[in-house]
Amino acid sequence: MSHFTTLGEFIIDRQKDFPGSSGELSRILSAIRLASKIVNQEINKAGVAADILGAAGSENIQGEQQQKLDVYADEKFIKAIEARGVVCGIGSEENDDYIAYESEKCQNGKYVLLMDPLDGSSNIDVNVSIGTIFSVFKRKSEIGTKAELKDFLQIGDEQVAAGYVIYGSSTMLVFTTGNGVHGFTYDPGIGTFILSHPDMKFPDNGKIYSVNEGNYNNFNQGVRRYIQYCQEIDASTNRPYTGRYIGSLVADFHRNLIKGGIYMYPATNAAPNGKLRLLYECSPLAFLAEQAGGSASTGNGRVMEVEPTELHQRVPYFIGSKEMVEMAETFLQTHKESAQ
Ligand code: P6P
Repeated sequence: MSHFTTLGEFIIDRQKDFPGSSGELSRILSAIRLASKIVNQEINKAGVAADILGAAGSENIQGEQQQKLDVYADEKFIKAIEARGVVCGIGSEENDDYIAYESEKCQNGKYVLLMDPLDGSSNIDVNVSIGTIFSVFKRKSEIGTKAELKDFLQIGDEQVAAGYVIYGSSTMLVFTTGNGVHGFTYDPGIGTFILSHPDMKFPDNGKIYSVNEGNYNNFNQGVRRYIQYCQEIDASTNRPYTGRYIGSLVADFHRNLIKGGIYMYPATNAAPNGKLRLLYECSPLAFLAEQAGGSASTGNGRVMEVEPTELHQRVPYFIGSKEMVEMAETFLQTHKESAQ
């Protein structure tokens, strides 16, 4: 058997890449690895025996129907991260407020974590790929105290790590600590993640655009013109592009990262800031995108420069191949000026 690199070996080999960490960041990643294996197992048996399908009968702060697996995944990640004692608090899509761990061990932690424990969970019952998204910051509050809101409200450029787990035809963990983007595929036979996609790069351009075109009439003129641009016939620029929209951000992002493409969740009349959440969806994937040579924009600038004001705030979102995001921004700016 040819030698392969496990996630654990990779973390040890790359320990020097983790800024100012004496092993804590590695322990956060290994906690995410453990929790993702537990969640993966439950997702894969989310069928007859598990009684884990369907709605949990509760809503999250977004007013979204929580699925049983949403709540299950949230609990597993919170417990796995707490057990490592290097994170003092967690902000999660599934919890109205952030969680400040009570134990002394955790309050001595140098980091905070933000996560969407199971993004796209409305797809669980129809067997479509879903994902976990996470973001890690160094805390701003004093070590040895409880986590504070300011620990979580940090701009994307301050992230020390970010990544996602995609529970698809295979389960993958893709992350960055600011030194490139690396993908690991889970091998259930040996129960470990194997380095399968070292140094992932966004193709500079692509032929795939991902957007919910059901919202077309609610988009502003600039977004509508860009979608028309994607659909025009022009062989010299590989158009028309292909429309691919799974309804699961991690799945659309992952496919576009490998093949090239742009994912958009623009503002609509009903949702003037779009739908996606800055801190635990847009910002971590923006970190990955830029580390992979791609771009992530709100339409008015880099996602990684948005100053957060609240835990669950939303931003309009354009992310993917650099040249495609730039073209979308051009249409948005041109039509914004003409609308003024
Ligand atoms: P819509 C899932 O709820 C999610 O947050 C993303 O994973 C997905 O891309 C988007 O929302 C789908 O939203 O409004 O197109 O159904």
